[in-house]
Amino acid sequence: MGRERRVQSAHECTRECSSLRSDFGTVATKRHKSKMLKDKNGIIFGVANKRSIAWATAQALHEAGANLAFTYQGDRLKENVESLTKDVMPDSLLLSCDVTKQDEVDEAFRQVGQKFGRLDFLIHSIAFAPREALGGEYLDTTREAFLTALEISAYSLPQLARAAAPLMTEGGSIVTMSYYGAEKVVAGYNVMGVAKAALEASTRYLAKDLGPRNIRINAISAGPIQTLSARGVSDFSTMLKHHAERAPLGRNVEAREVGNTAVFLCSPMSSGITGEVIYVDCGYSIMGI
Ligand code: 0WD
Repeated sequence: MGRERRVQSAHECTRECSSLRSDFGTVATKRHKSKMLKDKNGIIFGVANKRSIAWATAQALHEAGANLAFTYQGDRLKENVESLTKDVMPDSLLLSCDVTKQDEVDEAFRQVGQKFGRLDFLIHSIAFAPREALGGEYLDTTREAFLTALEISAYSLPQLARAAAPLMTEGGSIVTMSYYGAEKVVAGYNVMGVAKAALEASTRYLAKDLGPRNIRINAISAGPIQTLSARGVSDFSTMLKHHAERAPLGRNVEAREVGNTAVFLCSPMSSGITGEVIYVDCGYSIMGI
């Protein structure tokens, strides 16, 4: 009870900006009233379907007033991105971009430069590892699986940052998505954990290189979320259950909450933050035994 009363007063005083946790129990996705990213231009990598973390992030960025471009990996996902954006973000630039094809990356940024002139932020929400490498023993990881996972899930960050930086003429913000498996062993996550460790280290080294250009780069380490990619991780449902039981907030994180943290990291509100890994996992990562 007492807690509820305190929540109500907090809610009243911030009516303008949506607090997602109306009763700290359920997520209420009230529209962002504050357009803190008005006239800001951004590109989003990693929308596969409506469950994608990148899509929840795009919705939050759009509500904060940003102009968005989307990339999709091949025709397989083109329809998904088209159907997701056609009503709510009809003017969005949609670009085919498989990060393993450098010419597609170059063409995507050429078109973004043409459309926007200036880029203010980039969302890197892509990862891939062959399904057979996401289970069993990491010891058995093949050279091919290792190289594929590191190329798509880690190398693509400096690759895209290098392409974006020249367009970030007024500084900018780059946000990538990581997971706790980068820091601690998560059974079955295997080579993706190693790729995420490389991604987080890349975030720090890139922060040093990009800082003088006033370009910030940070990683969001999200708790487990049921998405297309997550299906590839063996025993994912156990991971979800374990997280919800042990996390201080007693639940799993929502993709929209990751999206809101990305809005913060793309906005001037986070102007002093770069090279960081920010956990959005309902507190799971602070727990010991
Ligand atoms: O529990 C989760 N879902 C978590 C995901 C917890 C913590 C972090 N993450 C990370 C993922 O590792 C990834 O970096 O968030 C990011 C987004 O993952 P997601 O939203 O879970 O997954 P999904 O919706 O599947 O988006 C990943 C997309 C791919 O979808 P596919 O069809 O492969 O499942 O990454 C894209 C692709 O659209 N992608 C590529 N894009 C360009 N070029 C490529 C590529 N070569 N490969 C994959």
